[in-house]
Amino acid sequence: MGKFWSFLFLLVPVFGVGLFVWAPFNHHWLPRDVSTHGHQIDHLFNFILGLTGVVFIVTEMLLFWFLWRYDGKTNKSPVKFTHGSHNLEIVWTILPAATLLFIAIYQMNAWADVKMHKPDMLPTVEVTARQFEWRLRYPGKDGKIGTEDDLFHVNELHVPVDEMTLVKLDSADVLHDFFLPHMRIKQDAVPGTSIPVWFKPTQSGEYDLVCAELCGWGHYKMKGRLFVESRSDYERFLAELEKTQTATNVEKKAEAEE
Ligand SMILES: [Cu+2]
Repeated sequence: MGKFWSFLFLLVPVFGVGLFVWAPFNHHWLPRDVSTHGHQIDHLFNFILGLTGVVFIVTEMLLFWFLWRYDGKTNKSPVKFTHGSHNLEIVWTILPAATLLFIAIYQMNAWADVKMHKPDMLPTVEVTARQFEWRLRYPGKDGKIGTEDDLFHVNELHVPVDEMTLVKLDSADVLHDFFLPHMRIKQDAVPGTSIPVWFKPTQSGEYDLVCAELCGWGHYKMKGRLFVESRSDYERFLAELEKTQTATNVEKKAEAEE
């Protein structure tokens, strides 16, 4: 029976590793990367996956070997108690610590590019997360957010392709998480503070914008769309937004005067 269990447990690493090898070839893997910095994130992801993968395979093989070798049926003599090994403990404490330190240093450039080297520009759009939608505010003709001519929109974030987008990220209520999987962007939105987020999309298209923080009962429906479009389409979108907004303002004014 012991041999049976050994083989059964061996299936875990075999299928586990098999799945990880099969998935990328069949596109069941990371979403397409369409940002300039995405490859750095993907590289880090794959690097850490490879590293932990090796450790996983080694420990699973050891587990299998112990199950196989020390099967109760074939080892009749009672096991001897061992007090453990100080040397081994020192090795398996220092090794992971050194590995973590190495990863911390290795990823510094990626972190700096994505989170520290903020582009020198005015925000393209202000994104305010609230239960359960994304409130968007674009600057009007003056290029500044927070003035009379600001343009408002909900859930459909439009940005120009091949241009740096700087988002001013806020939250109106609880913790949310601004997640653009295709841009490899994930940033918490924290109430009471504005956080800059930047990315440069390289391909036009329609992509996901979702909340990656469990923010309440309606978290599941807090999804928007990201439209990456040419400069002219982007300007057309803003012009259209301005037109409808002015029309509603005029209507409201007329109603108020009546
Ligand atoms: Cu949320």
